[in-house]
Parts: sequence; structure tokens; C-alpha cells
Amino acid sequence: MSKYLQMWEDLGLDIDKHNVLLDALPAVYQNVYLSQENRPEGMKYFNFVVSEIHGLRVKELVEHKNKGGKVFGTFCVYVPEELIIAAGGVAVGLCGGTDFSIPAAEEVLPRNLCPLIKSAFGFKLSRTCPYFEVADLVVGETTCDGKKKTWEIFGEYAPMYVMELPQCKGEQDKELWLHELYRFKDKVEEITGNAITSEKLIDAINIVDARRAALQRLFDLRKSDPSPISGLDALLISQIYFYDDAVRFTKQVHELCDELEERVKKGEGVFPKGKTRVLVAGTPMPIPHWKLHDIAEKSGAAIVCEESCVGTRSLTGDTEIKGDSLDDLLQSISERQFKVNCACFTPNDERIDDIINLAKEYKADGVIQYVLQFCQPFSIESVKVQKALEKAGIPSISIESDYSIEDVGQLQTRIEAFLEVIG
Ligand code: BJ8
Repeated sequence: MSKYLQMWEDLGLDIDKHNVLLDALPAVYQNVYLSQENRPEGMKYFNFVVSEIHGLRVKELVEHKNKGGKVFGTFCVYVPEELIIAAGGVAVGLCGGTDFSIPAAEEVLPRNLCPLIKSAFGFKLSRTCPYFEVADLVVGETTCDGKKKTWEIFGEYAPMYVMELPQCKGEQDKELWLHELYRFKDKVEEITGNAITSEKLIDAINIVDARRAALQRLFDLRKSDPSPISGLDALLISQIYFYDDAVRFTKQVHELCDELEERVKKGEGVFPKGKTRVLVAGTPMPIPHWKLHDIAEKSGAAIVCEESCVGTRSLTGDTEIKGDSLDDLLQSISERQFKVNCACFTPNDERIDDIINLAKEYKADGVIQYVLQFCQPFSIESVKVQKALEKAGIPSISIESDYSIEDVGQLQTRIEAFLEVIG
């Protein structure tokens, strides 16, 4: 990684602190990922991406900028990546998934805030994430209170733009969101200096939809018993979805799926047939937050699906192109996005239906509701989800956690007990 030292210095990273972060990753990755048995060959590409997570991909982004391109940092699947790509930009996810950067955030923000937000904000404050430093514009949204109030402070540290995401899904909310797409289009054009034409937008929609279809293919293969891939590996791929070049990622996921299809045909899986199948539902798990999957799969579960934005919520629907004018295309993008059922909306009964349908489709023996600490939308919504699961006869437990390792023993005990009951 020292070959990237100059690049990191040029980006203004705190090299000493950044070294501490990078030095810790290989041992964790070995313990969580490389120690798994029977992994598909196709995971080699994704191992490589992780090994280069602050190296090669960042270098690609720097080269893109050197050629006049722009980089947009995002935190939510509602931010329309299609517009960024259509203007020749690149979008990268900035959600934080480690407690490494949280102490820096807690010097500024209240401690009783979701770790996803604190981790991201801490990366910016401590200058230990090259993706923040390479971004020309950071795009936030008004989803939960934690995020929208943090953006007010974040704007003091980086160029910041906030999209107003409505909290309901009525006609006036859809109008507001469509208006926000137009406003964002203007902003993207201003930052990149490139006009978004309908031809370019159709190409961008196709790129994003193709990537979504590839990941959906992977998820569909997980419906088999035995599952051809571990939940841990699938989670990693869903996390890399937010960083990698979209076209390359799509190709690599299809290559992996070809291999997994062979496994399914032969009745081979990463675990033995009949392993206890679990659906995880709840808050996103940004890289490298692998705690729940690691504990659950080491305790004897096969995690077969994630109802999460690092999971099925990112896969929601295809963009139905009904006309080729810019107005038609923006309308199509907003219609697809409004099918994403995030707990920041009210009412949000469609998400409850999604969870029950997914549990059936993926033949889950039980559901683990996973909520990051201090996430009010998902935490409160978990009450209704639990009742609905009970009514549908699907066993579930609710787990609240953060990025620390302090509760690992306690979680393991609870998950083992749950698996024993449902297994
Ligand atoms: S569409 S899930 S990506 S908002 S976990 S920061 S909600 S306190 S991430 Fe999300 Fe968009 Fe919704 Fe998806 Fe707040 Fe909760 Fe933290 Fe969260």
C-alpha cells in the first residue's frame, strides 16, 4: 500500500492515523472472511477490491478528476446516481461502518447518535478516508433527524448539498421529490460543467439498472437450499456495490453468479443443505460492519437475505422508461425510487409486507431485525414488524447494536438461543 503514499499525502490524509486503520484491516479480514470454508472462486475479485479499498479504486477516482471528471459522495440510495453518471461524474458511498473514526466525531457531535453517521463524520474530521477527500461534492438528504442535522455541521468541513426527501408518499410528496431531482440535475450540471441530455441519461439508467439486475441475480441464487454463497460474502458484495466501478462490478457479479449457478445445479452449497436459514432486516451495514453476519454464521446460521439498503432495498424495481424526454426520464427515476421502503417514511406498511414476502421467498426459518443503536426510525418500526411477523407465524428477534466489539459475547448468546429455537 505504500505505493499510494504520495496520493494519500496529496489528498491531505492524516498518514499516521490512516496507517493505523489500514494495518488493522488484514487481520480482521482474515478472521472474518478468508477463514470461511468453501468460498466461491469468484470471491477472489472482491477480496482484491477490499485489499485495495483505499488504493486502486481511489487512484481511479483521482485519475478521473485529473481528466476533468468530478466525484460525488453519497449516503442514501435515494440520491439519483443516474444523473451523476449521465453528467460524466462518479458516485461513491460515504456511509461509515467502523468505530475507528467515531471518537473524532464525538468531539463535535452528541454521543447518542447512530454509529453510521458518527463513523462517516469522524472520517472527515480525522482525515482518514480518501473517499471524503476525493469528493468534489458531498450529497446528503433529509431522511432521519440524525442525518439532516449532521449535514448542517458537515457543511462547515466540505462542500455539501442536501436533497429534501419527503417523509410521506402522497401525490404532493412525489411532486416535491420530482422537483428535487430537477434541482439536483442543475447542481450536477453546474459541478461537472456537462449538460445532461436524455441520451446520456438513458445510458446511465441502463448502467445502474444492469448493476442492480446483476446483484438481484446473486440474491435470487441465495434462495436455493443449500445456499451457494455465505451471507458474509453476499453482504460484502452488496457493500462493494457502493464503491466499485458500476460496469466492472456488474461483470464480476455475473461471473460469480455463473459459478454459483453451477453449484446450485449440482446441489452444492457453501453450507450443508438444511442449515437454519435467516433473513436479516433493518438498518444498512456499511463496510466493514460485518459483526452480525460473522456471529450468526459462526453460530450455525446461513444468512440468506438482507432486507436493507445494503441489500434488497438497493435492488428495488427497474426504471420503467416510458418516454425519452428528460421530463419522462426524471419521472421514471422518481417512480422507481418511491418503491424503496425506508423507515424514514410514514406510514411504511409496504416495508412490513416486503419483509414477510422476503422471508417466504428466501425460505427463511426466522428473521433477525437488526437496528443500529440510536436509529429511531428503524428501532420504532421494529415494533410493528415484530407484530406482523408474529401474526405471519415467522419467528424473529430484534437486536440493537453498534460497531464496537463489546457486545459480541452477548449477541452470540442471544443468536445461538434463537437458532436453537428456530432450527
Ligand atoms: S433509504 S435506510 S440509505 S436513509 S441507520 S443514518 S436512518 S439513524 S441509513 Fe438509509 Fe436512505 Fe433510508 Fe436506505 Fe439515520 Fe437510522 Fe442511522 Fe440510517
